[in-house]
Amino acid sequence: MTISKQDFPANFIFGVATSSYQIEGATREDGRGDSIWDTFCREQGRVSDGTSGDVACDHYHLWESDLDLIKAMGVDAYRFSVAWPRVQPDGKGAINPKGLDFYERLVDGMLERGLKPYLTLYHWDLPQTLQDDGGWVNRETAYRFAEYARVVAERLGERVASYATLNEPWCSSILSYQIGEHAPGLRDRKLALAAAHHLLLGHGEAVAAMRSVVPASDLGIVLNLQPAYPASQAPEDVAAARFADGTFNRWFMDPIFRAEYPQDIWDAYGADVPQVQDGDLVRIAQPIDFLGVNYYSRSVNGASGNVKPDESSYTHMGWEVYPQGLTDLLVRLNEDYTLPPMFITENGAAYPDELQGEGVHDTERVEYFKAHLGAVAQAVKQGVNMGGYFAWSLMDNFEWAWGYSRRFGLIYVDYDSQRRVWKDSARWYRDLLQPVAVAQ
Ligand code: PNW
Repeated sequence: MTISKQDFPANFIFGVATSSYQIEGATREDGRGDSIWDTFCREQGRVSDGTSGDVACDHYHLWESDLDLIKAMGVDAYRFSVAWPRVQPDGKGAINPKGLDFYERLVDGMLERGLKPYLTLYHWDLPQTLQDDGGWVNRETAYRFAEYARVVAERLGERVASYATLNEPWCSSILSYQIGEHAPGLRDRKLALAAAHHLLLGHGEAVAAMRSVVPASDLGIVLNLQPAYPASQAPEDVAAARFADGTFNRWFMDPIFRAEYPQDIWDAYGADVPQVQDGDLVRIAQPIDFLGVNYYSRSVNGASGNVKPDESSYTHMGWEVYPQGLTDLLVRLNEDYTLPPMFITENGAAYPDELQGEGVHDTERVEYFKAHLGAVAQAVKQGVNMGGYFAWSLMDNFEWAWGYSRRFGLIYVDYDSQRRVWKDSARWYRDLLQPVAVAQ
């Protein structure tokens, strides 16, 4: 399969992505407050290898050479996130100037290198003091988030081409308050649905707060969406897929793009539904400039649970490799909603990489990227308005509940020496993006 830059629109943005807690380290430096992930990592049994983001890729100190690496890959843009507790250690009140200074240096460093900054305001590192007051279950957190968003926008301004409010609110609500795999590690559906509503409200409030501060910047949100297929055409399986789509995708898409929750799921949730105040949904649904889509895999749903097709291949996360799902998802979103341009803000795969001499021969990851970029090109061909694609991730990093045991990077990180080593996938991406088209 051959894929080239010519398969995408002329102004299509290619980039790489990371997030603050996964790469920065320096968790106690320059006045940063604790986040819920600092707390979570200290609790026994939460992270499979018992690690934390205390050091991670030490990007807080190595940011300049990391930006050089990104530049050397030939991408247009870098998607990163701001750690709220660096900027506002308690999540309310006093601002920590040293925190803002760091992100200003980083953004200016990108601009000096001709890289477009794509900033995410919330990639899961909630200040612990806000969690002590209930976290996202507390409606107040939505207003605190908007306040923090305004502070960041006032400082960095329109130097930042694109601001995303939230990364994957499904993860920071359902996975964190209902399934318990992410911080704060609770297991209560009612709390999770309150959290989801307040995350969405926080998104709306933040967009409203930032609009007049950075009128020329694009404002949007990043969702993790997963197309849900039925295991067979049996009515029970079709219903299971519809339910999975509703809880995972429509529960977030419908409020943002239709100012309503999906009725079928609302009914199914019964007494667990969130308290929605007058005006909330209009606030949540105000116009945005882009939708970020994070795509890794699909789900296959049977009446008695999810199914793993035997003939498929799986990544080190156990996630099925299914590029067709990305085309299907984008085409379907484009049909069912009236949308601004979409960006793939994350797509990638973990494999158990091994350093071999001076390289890492991650053939499977290269194939994964080729197939998924091909899937995006297919959607473009079918008329979907796509603005760009960000590979997850620039480099191996702290993979949340999996610690350092799962590697998603284009660049390999030796955590003993902090040495960065180009994997074959990084070289492949660089070659794809070369100004002169080369035969693959
Ligand atoms: C996303 N799930 O996380 C995040 O945005 C990244 O920070 C992360 O490194 C990447 O995907 C790879 O995992 C997810 O369990 C984590 O469904 C877990 C799930 C989905 C997304």
